[in-house]
Amino acid sequence: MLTISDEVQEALAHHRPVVALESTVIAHGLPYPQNVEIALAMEDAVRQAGAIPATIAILKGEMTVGIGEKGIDYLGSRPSETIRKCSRRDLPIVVGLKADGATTVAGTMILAHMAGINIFATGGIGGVHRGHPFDVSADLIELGRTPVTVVCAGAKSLLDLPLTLEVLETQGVPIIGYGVDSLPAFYTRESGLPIDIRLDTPQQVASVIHAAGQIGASHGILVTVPVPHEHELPLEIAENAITQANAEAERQGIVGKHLTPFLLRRIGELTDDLSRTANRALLLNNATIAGQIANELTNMGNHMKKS
Ligand code: PSU
Ligand code: MN
Repeated sequence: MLTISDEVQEALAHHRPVVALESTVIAHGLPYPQNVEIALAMEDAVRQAGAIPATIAILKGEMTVGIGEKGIDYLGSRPSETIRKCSRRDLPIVVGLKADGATTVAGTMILAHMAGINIFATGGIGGVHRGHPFDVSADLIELGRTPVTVVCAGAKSLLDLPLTLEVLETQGVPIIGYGVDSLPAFYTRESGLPIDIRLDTPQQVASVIHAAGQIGASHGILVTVPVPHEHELPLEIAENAITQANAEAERQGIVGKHLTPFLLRRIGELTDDLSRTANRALLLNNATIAGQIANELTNMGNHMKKS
């Protein structure tokens, strides 16, 4: 049922490193044309790190792994209302109706796993919304049930980060801080909230992922990477924008799957260039680090096979 690009198929067949990339961030997370530019730059960053990028989406009902430049341009430039934001529950709807869908972290994990890709890079994952403890992103549940490693910059502090960590703990998801001692909060490098372990090299992270495979773990792993120093947003600017955006959403009655895209758009507008450059920097950084980890992982796998 999957359409896998020739390049990705070839890489997987030869056990070369492949990194999956999501598409909700393209269709619903960033404005055109920056979304297309950043998505292509992420693919480039994965290549520079020695791995093959596989951006994932559903195009006219076809679940596609490796949508390429054409697919990225298509998803990025069309009005976002015409592209369904696809989490787990949306997949049968877009496939059955032959519609277009951009995959969230959860949706991308499912399709990456189906294709045999075990690592994926993005910006921020979904979480538990502030003031709405029952609005729990399906991303957290997916991390508990699909064995894919997600490399991200943590989650935006527009979410309730302490509750988000509680759900991840319940779901059995290890949280690695990459070169950091507390959970990164997207625009800010540290939230002060606890992680499970700090690791400083791609080799160390690969060892943990490799061990999860050996153990037969059925859950995912979260690798949280802080935004590069020079692009960190001052805490006050980020917090003010988040508070205002949350209040506007509350007033306008925005709920469910529309809440995250609304908040992302408003925070982008309120913080202007600062958040945009931070967003771009952390997305590219995460793509690079995921590529490095993927490389280490295939070295381990290939080494094991030889011995
Ligand atoms: N957070 C971000 N940027 C994003 C998203 C979240 O900082 O683009 C997107 C991701 O695709 C994530 C989804 O999987 O939003 C979560 O949406 P929800 O809260 O409806 O599960
Ligand atoms: Mn949500």
